[in-house]
Amino acid sequence: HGLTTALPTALERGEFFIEYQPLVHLGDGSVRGAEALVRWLHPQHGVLGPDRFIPLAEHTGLIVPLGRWVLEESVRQAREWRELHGGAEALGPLRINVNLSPCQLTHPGLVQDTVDILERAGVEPHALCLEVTESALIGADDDLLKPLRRLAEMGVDIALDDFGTGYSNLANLRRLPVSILKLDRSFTQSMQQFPADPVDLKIVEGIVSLAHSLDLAVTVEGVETGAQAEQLRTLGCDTAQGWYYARPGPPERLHELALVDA
Ligand code: G
Ligand code: G
Ligand code: MN
Ligand code: NA
Repeated sequence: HGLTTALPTALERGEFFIEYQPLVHLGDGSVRGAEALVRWLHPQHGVLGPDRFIPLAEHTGLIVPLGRWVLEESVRQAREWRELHGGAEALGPLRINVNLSPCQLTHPGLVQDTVDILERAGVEPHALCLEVTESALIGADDDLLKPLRRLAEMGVDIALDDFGTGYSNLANLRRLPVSILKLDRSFTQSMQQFPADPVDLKIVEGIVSLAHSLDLAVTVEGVETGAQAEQLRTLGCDTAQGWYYARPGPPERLHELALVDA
């Protein structure tokens, strides 16, 4: 239908834009970076979220140029934040998290494109985190992991997104070049009730302890209340993201939030 025919040219028409959702350090509440979330401003349908067009983009192959555009635009934005943020060097640069679809992982240009984009913008690899879903890496062989390993060796962080939803193979974690686990929203939601389900608390506690013993940091998604944030902080999670801090928004918004707590 309409979306299918409009999608291939939407990129050249400049109809995509990015919103940023802050990533907050649970220990001190400071904004450390943001996740880039792409949207499509469709001329007839208005703003469409990624669930409306990412599957289509994956199916048609547009995800490769679209993903490259998202990466380029977010890295450029990270550079701009750093320039605006000059006075707050003690916190380090605001980091940028970008989602990678499985099709991008198998595309041969991934490593070189990423290197070029970082170099052109003058952004160091440590300021970039690529998010890959756990399901994309299920049963991944060495060929699939090779580009991720190269990127990790360069200093790019790799995060395992939506962790705990699929067939989490904890033993498998060791061989993946990831440095961050993003704990799925469903865990955070189970902290909503008071008292929280003691079994869920134990599960999160166990995941955090395993992650830390493997030198992985833990980011939690979907934090909607201060009570959840406090609970997750107590359980040892490192970083949080969610409506309690901010909804995804324009880049100026992120910059304001980061300056407020600097
Ligand atoms: O908050 P939002 O509804 O935008 O996010 C929905 C999902 O879309 C997220 O889980 C995220 O992983 C995915 N997503 C958002 N932006 C991108 C992107 O640039 N590339 C890919 N592959 N997925 C994205
Ligand atoms: O990459 P990922 O699939 O995790 O993308 C994050 C998705 O979760 C986006 O759709 C974003 O809008 C949504 N989201 C972000 N924060 C919250 C939150 O606090 N609560 C809920 N319910 N959804 C959130
Ligand atoms: Mn994500
Ligand atoms: Na997620």
